[in-house]
Amino acid sequence: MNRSLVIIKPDAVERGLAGDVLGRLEGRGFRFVAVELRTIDEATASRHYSEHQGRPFYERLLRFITSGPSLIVVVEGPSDTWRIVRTMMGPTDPADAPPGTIRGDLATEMAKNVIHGSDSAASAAREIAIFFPDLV
Ligand code: FUP
Repeated sequence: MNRSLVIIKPDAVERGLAGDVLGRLEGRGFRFVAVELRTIDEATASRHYSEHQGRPFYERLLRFITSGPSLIVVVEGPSDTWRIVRTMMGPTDPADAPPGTIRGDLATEMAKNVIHGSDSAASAAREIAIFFPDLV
């Protein structure tokens, strides 16, 4: 799997940061296979975040991710593309994210942490199939 799913989340789109994040990905050398501005519906969001069902933050997470347009992106590069993207993102909690990472530069709050990136090759395949079934 040399592709990964990236979601530039509603907070980032609303703040006008989509171009910055896309530019970082492009500058790193990834190709864009798909880029779509889309407000994620609840059914899709609950499939995507199924692993978090029942967690205390789940309802809020679903409300947030469906709250406005996201930029849904499939990037392509070397075989460990998902891992390179994760390194660029920084840790889930922006308070832990070093400067230079996307979250470390652009976010302060865990609940509004700008970007999602698949966390394994298997997740990348699963998530791309959820958002872009025609690509598979
Ligand atoms: P990540 O893979 O870094 O996006 O993080 P997770 O899959 O663990 O979490 C998905 C999203 O849930 C995070 F982006 C933010 C949110 N979250 C919370 O709001 N609180 C938590 O304690 C954990 C995650």
